[in-house]
Amino acid sequence: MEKKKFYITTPIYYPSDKLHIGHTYCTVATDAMARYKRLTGCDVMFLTGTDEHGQKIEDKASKAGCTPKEFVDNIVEGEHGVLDLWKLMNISNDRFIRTTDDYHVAAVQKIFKKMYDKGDIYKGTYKGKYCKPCESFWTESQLVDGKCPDCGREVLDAEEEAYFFRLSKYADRVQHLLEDTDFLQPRSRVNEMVNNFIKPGLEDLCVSRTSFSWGVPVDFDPGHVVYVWVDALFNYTTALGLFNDRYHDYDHYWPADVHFVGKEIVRFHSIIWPAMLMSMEMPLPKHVFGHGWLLLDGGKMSKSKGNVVDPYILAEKFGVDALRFFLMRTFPFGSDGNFSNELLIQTINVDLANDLGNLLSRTTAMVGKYFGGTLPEGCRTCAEPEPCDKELCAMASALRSAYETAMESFAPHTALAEVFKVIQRANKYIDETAPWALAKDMEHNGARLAHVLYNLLEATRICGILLSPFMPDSAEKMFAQIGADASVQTWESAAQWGSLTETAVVTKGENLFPRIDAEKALAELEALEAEARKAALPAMEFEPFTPESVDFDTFCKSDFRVVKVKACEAVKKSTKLLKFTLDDGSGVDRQILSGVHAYYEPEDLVGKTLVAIVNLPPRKMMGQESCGMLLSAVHTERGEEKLHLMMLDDAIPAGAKLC
Ligand code: ME8
Repeated sequence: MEKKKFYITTPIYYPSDKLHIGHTYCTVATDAMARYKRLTGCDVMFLTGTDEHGQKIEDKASKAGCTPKEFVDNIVEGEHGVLDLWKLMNISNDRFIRTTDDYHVAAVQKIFKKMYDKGDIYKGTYKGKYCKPCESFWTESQLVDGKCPDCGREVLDAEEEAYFFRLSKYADRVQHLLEDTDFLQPRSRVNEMVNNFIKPGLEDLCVSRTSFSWGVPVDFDPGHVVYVWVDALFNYTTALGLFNDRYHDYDHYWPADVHFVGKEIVRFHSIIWPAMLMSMEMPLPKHVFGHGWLLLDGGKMSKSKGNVVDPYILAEKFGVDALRFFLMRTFPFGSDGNFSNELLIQTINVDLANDLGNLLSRTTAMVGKYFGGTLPEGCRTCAEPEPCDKELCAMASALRSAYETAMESFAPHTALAEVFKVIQRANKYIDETAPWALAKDMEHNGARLAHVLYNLLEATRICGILLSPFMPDSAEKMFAQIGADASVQTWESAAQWGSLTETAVVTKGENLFPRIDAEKALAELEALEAEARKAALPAMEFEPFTPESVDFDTFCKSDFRVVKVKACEAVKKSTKLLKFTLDDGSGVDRQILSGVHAYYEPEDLVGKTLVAIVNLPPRKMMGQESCGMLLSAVHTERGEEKLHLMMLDDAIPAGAKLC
């Protein structure tokens, strides 16, 4: 029988900065969904990639002093880049598209031309508002308090000759799609789209730019580049081979079964994308699912706000599977969720260390201790099952179906909650059956004990299968410990209680989910995050040069002299100031106060030869007089200010004038 196909995508990411845990969230969800579908026997195509054009990237590259292509290459392919991150997170995408790939660029040109030839793209003048960070055009009526409705930032006035897409022509069909079908999910997002964007009147969309060049050139009108969102959205089809020879499975996989996207890009996916597909006379994707954001301290985690969490740090500290699990278990997929390290640790400790870890380690340890690692034949059945046996068996047998319902409605958090109900029931079953008590009289209770342990292995096996899309490596280790071979790791066997061979070889292996000492881990994380933040700062920064010039005569009025430090002490009640007694060659001691205590200990400065400007008017600081100023050099290193007093050769006498 031909396998059912399933085509799922993530948004393609902007490689304008390194990705953070918010980006990881969507990709992990898509990966879990793709793995689930493969488990059920589907022929899955899972696409992700990078969206590499647009003004934002062009600007970033020019700031970084490289070409846009060099810039994106580094973020996509470089160390800790996009590809590295997906490898680390065990993402099983079947394909990866970069919108700078030649085949995509050529295909987008053909797509643009096709819509133009049809009359759905026409030339006009663009007058309106443009949000640079979002690369979005807005009409006056769409702005919120005069600002970008997506990110809340200032928008710019823009006017230029441009091509437009006849979005207005498709308004009714799109409205029908949103209101009368289950195309857009969760349902709560439909009203927002219809009321905020369609009902006020869908205006035609500006789909070309002339003010920058980093984009797909409009081949029939040099100087224009295709609007980055048109280029980006069609990735879902060019990556299958639409209008190119690189791939050949467009007819097989298109239309997509679902696009997973963050809520702020639902508008592009549920209004603009279907309208363009209608224009192209192509089938529409079956669903768009708009997930919520990971928030940090109540606000969206985003690089431009500087409040991002580094997935590398978390994966290294807690393990990839624990991190994947946390993201999917904790936050309902359609809603926003507040990320915190405390919550992450708590989830790992409660669900993984306590519930799942305990079930696995207690079960495997008892099979080892009481039966040498292999249960006796006949343990699958029991002449007189007890109510708790029946309940555990019934719950575990029904689990697959509840899980499937949740996964099919894009609710991975609900699917996991169902699995954990069974895990918790199994742990309770251990307490109810008290295997350690049964083991005291093996002659009478041996068969019962073997049956209890078999039931626990079965519950663990079924949960392991259903956890495998979320924690692929851990599930494999669980199977190895309970002796479940490939034939009983299948989707079919997840609904078949009693599939595990009675005499499977059980081994208590490593503790898969060790308990985390929260206080210690939080302190370590804080230190690691601070280090990472510091490492992300520029290595060296210098004050910009003063643009204003100073005339020579004015400069010559400054009297710089060589001075020798006779004495130096900290100024009482000041953390910064040191009091210097200086020989300036005049025969009378000079006192200068200088804020250098953070950099020098006073005793280390005695005897040093420094430079001071001596004709500044005296100033009082902390009640003491300061007659002049010591010269120093300053720069910033990884965000930290560094200061060096100017020290001269000791052979130069005090009082010598610098000129
Ligand atoms: O939007 N929580 O790219 P992108 C959850 N190139 N999801 C988050 C998040 C957070 N804090 N921050 C970002 C783009 N995301 C376009 C897509 S598709 C044809 C083009 C999600 O790198 C965000 O919601 O800015 C989006 O779905 C994805 O990361 C990529 O964001």
